[in-house]
Amino acid sequence: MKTIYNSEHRRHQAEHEFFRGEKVAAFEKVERADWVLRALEAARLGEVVKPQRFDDATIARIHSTRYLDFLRIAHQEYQSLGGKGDAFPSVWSVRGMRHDVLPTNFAARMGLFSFDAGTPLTAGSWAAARAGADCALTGADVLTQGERAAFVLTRPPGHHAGTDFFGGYCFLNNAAIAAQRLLDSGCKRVAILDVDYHHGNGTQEIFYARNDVFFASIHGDPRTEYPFFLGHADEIGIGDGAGFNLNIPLPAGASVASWFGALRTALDRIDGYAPDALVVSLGVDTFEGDPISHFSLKTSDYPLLGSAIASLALPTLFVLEGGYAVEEIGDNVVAVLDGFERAEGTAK
Ligand code: Q9C
Ligand code: ZN
Repeated sequence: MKTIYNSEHRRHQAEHEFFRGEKVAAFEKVERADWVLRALEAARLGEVVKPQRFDDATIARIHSTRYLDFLRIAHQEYQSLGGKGDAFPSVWSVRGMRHDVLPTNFAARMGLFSFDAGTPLTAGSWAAARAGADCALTGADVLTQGERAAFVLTRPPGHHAGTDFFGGYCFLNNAAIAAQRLLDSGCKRVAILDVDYHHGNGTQEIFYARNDVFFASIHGDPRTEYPFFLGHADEIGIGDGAGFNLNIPLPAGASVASWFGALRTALDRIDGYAPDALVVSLGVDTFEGDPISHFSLKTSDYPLLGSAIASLALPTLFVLEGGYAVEEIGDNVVAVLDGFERAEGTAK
């Protein structure tokens, strides 16, 4: 299968993040993409192509105008105020405070448009995220042109970014943007399967009241795991979207067998939805060696994820999300994609 990749991701290079009062090296780093690219090439998985350039139309159907307007110029504005290095939010609009009035103050807008202080906004974050969205849009078009599958190799990741907020290392929701592009290109229904360790709160929020996208996520229980405030099993959608959201939280430390049991449940629900295409938010932070996550999949387990996804027999777009065991991320991603390709021929 084709991989869509652009080296612009390098422009998002965080200096550090905070952990228990200390500045630590950022987990979401440039080398992640390098390791994936190397593993793809070693496995001869297929051509690596550059994205097409797109205007902001599809992105603006997913993210609010005021959020995009902010992100585009945020770091420049921070610098012009004398801000040094990466920008972090420090104040948030919580329950009982207003979200409708756009503050003039920069720190206030940083807080309005974010939900954590763990996502460094760098000088190149917008350029990198925007190039990533082009990769996602190109990937969607590769499916529309008739390919069975494609892989969108992007960073920063996307699934924690919502209509008008960044967080969880994410700025633009690549999987959501790709799903919207597929719908705008003729799909009636699109399913998103999120297998990242963390709940895809941004994707859920974006599609929560819609029935043209079914969202299914398997993740660490938000009672103990990031992003903490969303991802419970009783979140099933609202209004037109009621019944079109599926969360399968598993306790930190859950076994590989229970993870694949959850996958079966998610795939059966997706099959019942009868989508025209599938977008996979492919995080491999479910890996046993991941430094910030607590599931225990081994590299040798990932082909089974790929083949199980292939059994749906759908046009499938894989979009990279998390995975922080840097030296293993490439092998783990390739194992999923390779498992998918090998199973393709034998799919139902
Ligand atoms: N000290 C994704 O996997 N907090 N995002 C980690 C570690 C944020 C993960 C804290 C984790 C976000 C796309
Ligand atoms: Zn994750």
